[in-house]
Amino acid sequence: MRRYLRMYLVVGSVNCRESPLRVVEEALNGGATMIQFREKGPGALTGEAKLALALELQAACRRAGVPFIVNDDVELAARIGADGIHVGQDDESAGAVRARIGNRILGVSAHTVKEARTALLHGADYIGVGPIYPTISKEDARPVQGMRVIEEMRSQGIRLPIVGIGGITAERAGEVVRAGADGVAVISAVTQAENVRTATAELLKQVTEAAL
Ligand code: FQP
Ligand code: MG
Repeated sequence: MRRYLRMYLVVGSVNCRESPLRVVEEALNGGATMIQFREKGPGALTGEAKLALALELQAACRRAGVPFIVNDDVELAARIGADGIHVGQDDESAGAVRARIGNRILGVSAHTVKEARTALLHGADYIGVGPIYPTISKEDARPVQGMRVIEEMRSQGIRLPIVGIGGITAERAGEVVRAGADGVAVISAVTQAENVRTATAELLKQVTEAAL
């Protein structure tokens, strides 16, 4: 699990300046280790169009041998046979999702040590912790936590794989890993980059070097 979290791209059509398929393919070329389909926000696709895009991105991930995770939408994940699902504290309960998806990957958002412990009990494979820095990609984001929560989780004995999320750039990726994360999840640092492939590769490099 941990190596899939190194450079985890979270992406939906709303985040992309060019076609989401191109963005995902270029990120995979740059070494993205896992992809989350998060089709959310103003103008997000729904219904058949959302399904069609999910299938397109899933196929690209399959070609690259990289796990494809669906955010929030358990129905969609089940329908397409996604490799996993990510749920937050306001989504379908992690325990219920685990019961539905068998041994597929279950990611859960956690903001406190208590939420991390509960996620573990519910069978989470990893937790997403953030926002580490201010984010432009999520309107209902919680207050910025910085890296303190990750450090606290580790010092309190949380050994679950952790991915940091929220406003992370290549310059900031190393310190997130040194705080105890296994990797970084990003949206805009990759989707809004001038060059998606090299931006992804640079993030991966910073994480890998910090993990040594
Ligand atoms: N961490 C991660 C990742 N992915 C996410 N989507 C979230 C956290 C946030 O439900 P949630 O999950 O709080 O909000 P939303 O559904 O709007 O994304 F695993 F990638 F680190
Ligand atoms: Mg959610």
